[in-house]
Amino acid sequence: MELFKKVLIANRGEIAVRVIHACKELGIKTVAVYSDVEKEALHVRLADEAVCIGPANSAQSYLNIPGILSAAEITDSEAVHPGYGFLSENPHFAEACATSGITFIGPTPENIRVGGDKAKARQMMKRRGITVVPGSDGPVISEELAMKVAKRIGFPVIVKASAGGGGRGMRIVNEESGLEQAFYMAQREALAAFGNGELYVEQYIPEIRHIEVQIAADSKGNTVHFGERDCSIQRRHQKLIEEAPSPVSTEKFRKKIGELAVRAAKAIKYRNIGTVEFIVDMEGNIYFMEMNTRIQVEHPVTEMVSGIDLVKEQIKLAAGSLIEYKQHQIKFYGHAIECRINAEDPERFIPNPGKITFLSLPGGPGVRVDTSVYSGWTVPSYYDSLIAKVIVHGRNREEAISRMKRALDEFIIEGIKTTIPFHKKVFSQSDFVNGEFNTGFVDKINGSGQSGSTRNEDKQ
Ligand code: MV4
Repeated sequence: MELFKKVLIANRGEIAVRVIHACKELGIKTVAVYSDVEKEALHVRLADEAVCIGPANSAQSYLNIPGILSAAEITDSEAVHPGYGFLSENPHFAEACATSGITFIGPTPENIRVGGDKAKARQMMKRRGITVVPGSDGPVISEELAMKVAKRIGFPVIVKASAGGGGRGMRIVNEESGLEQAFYMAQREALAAFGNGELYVEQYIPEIRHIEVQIAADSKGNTVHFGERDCSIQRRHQKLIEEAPSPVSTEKFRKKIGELAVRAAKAIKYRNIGTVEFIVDMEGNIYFMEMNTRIQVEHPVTEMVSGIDLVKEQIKLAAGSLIEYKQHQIKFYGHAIECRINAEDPERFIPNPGKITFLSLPGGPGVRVDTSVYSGWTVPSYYDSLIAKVIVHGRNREEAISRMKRALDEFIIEGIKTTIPFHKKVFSQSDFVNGEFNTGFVDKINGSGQSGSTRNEDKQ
């Protein structure tokens, strides 16, 4: 299979560096793009070429479709890798690439549209017999209809935006009297955030684990999964720690959720790599939640337990390669955990950009750090605050935990505040060590204070 000669990376930060690693191993030349404040960024230094695409403000640089396409054209790039966030889930961008004769390294524009329309995705899965949480059949077009659905399924319910993401346009409603206000508030928030006020309704399940499955599909529809990730440790819809396998997983559970994910991907004729998100309740019931049509921040934990380089797979699939292995040939070994290190105050999670005066990264057996920062780099205030991902791998969860504790201790960073102290606190909690947690864990150990950022770096 002839791969691309040159790929443009339409992103920044650690994911841009991660994509460069994959391109280099595949013998593909790389083009970085950067904004005015990132001339000295690591992704710019590591790429073969670099093009400035505009001012610091991402609306005029990393989100600037004509600017990025021009950069691809002047550098003769055959393909564009969108990373996560920014333009990665913009169907217009995927379409514009195709129109310009440039391969978008990702799913089809139609896949992206379905993934971005949660009510539609939910309806499509339900019709294919994939269990979804009881709720509306597609969108609810009025408050009266929402009430009818809520009375049928019973309170509490959760009203969600079809275009939702990062927890915006979502309201939990405990009783009939609260529905009207919740409906209009969710609608207004969704309209402001996404330009689309469409809503749907589901039964609210209070204690859940967020478990997702990595999948890959080739141009002929051969579809496989790479197991699950548990992303239950999150705060305000911002994932903080992810692991593979899930502490609640067994071989039987993985087979079940994996097969569900493959069915979900096939139901929407999905192409390239993607993630099927599920919620799992305390009884172990699995419900389809949504489809993520990009490479995700937490992909490394899957790479560590499967031995597969997902970014290389993504590039090869976009070039037309077929998946030549069978599901049973994908083997899993050991346990991997990722801590997202953000340039934020570790108590209140308020962004804390600035100059890194000293940096020494952890290493040694079973430790991987995906980052784009270095001693002397100034973390800009314009973008999300993720500065590094510490990923550990061990023969089992216990070994992975001791490696993470060591790696967090050895991570020396001066000049800016980071969330490392928060992670150290989590790894000292017996409920975490015992794998006994759900999405309420962070509020339980930190108190559910009302301050701090609610941004989600996956959905910039
Ligand atoms: C839910 C849920 C409970 N029941 N849906 C959060 C983000 C989005 N991807 C889906 N989310 C949830 N959907 C049903 N039917 C719980 C969450 C959820 C959550 C909800 C409110 C406050 C914090 C939360 C943290 C994680 C997940």
